[in-house]
Amino acid sequence: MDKLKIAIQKSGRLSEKSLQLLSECGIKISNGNRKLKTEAKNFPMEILFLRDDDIPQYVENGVADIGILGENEVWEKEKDVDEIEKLGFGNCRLSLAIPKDEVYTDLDYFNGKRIATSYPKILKKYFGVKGIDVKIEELGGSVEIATGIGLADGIFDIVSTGSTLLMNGLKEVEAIIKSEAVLIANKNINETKQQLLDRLLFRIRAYKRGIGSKYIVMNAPNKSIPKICSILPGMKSPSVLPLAEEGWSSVHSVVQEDQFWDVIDALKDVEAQGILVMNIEKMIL
Ligand code: PRT
Ligand code: ZN
Repeated sequence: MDKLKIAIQKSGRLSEKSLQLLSECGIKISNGNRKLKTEAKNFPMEILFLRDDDIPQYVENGVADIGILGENEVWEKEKDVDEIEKLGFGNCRLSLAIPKDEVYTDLDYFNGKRIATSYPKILKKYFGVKGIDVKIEELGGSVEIATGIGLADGIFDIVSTGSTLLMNGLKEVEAIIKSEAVLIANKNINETKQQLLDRLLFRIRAYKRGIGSKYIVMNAPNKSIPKICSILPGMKSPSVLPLAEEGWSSVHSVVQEDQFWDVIDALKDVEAQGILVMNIEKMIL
């Protein structure tokens, strides 16, 4: 039977999270010592452990059917693959940075300047569109030291907390694009593999929805229920159950993580009490 071949990063920032995602999707993998490849025990899946730089190429040529990697690598490699689903981890941005004592005005600052980066294609395209002429110094790594050693006037690199820039006497002057881990797929996978991919995607989406939502339960006097219902959207509408105490109910609902505190503030104003908040493991619509 066909197996879905997935490429994930062998060792790096996305490795553990990629394995965790598969585990949250109920896929069990035995891989004590991280060989080149392994098989899932309970899903028709083969897992290939690769350098993230190589994943777009392997997915394009069908050695792997799907892969997990940073969008930044997908854009830079410009391979012919489908971006299927953003995964919500590995978040970072690609930014331009210059020595902290330089005076920065606007993007024209970079006209005629040398910029070191591991992402020359993304950078070239960006400045091409802006009509600004820069000299790109391509580096495999340690981009943040390029200005200090006189190789470049500025850098274009991945930033997460900004502490690497700070430590190297640099300041971020333009955040160009945001990136996160993404699932990519070969453009010509067969029907059986497409079905397996659909099953995997169904599970990934249930997990993502779960971590993006909270389950809340509260008690409230019956007269407050209409107001509470208007605050709580829920999946359909909130569940309202009578309490043993006359005139009171228990209200259950699901709230998006990013609206959570606003909703809680609004609920307190309409006499909701004993509000309980719980994590949701999976959410199937
Ligand atoms: O060996 P392999 O080629 O597989 O790994 P790699 O060394 O190329 O990649 P790795 O493991 O460093 O990163 C994998 C992916 O994680 C990247 O392609 C991004 O999509 C994502 N990611 C998220 C990051 C960061 N955050 C990040 N902070 N990748 C790199 N960094 C580095 C950045 O290059 C800089 O040196 O961390 C430093 C900046 O971090 P802050 O927090 O100091 O700003
Ligand atoms: Zn890499």
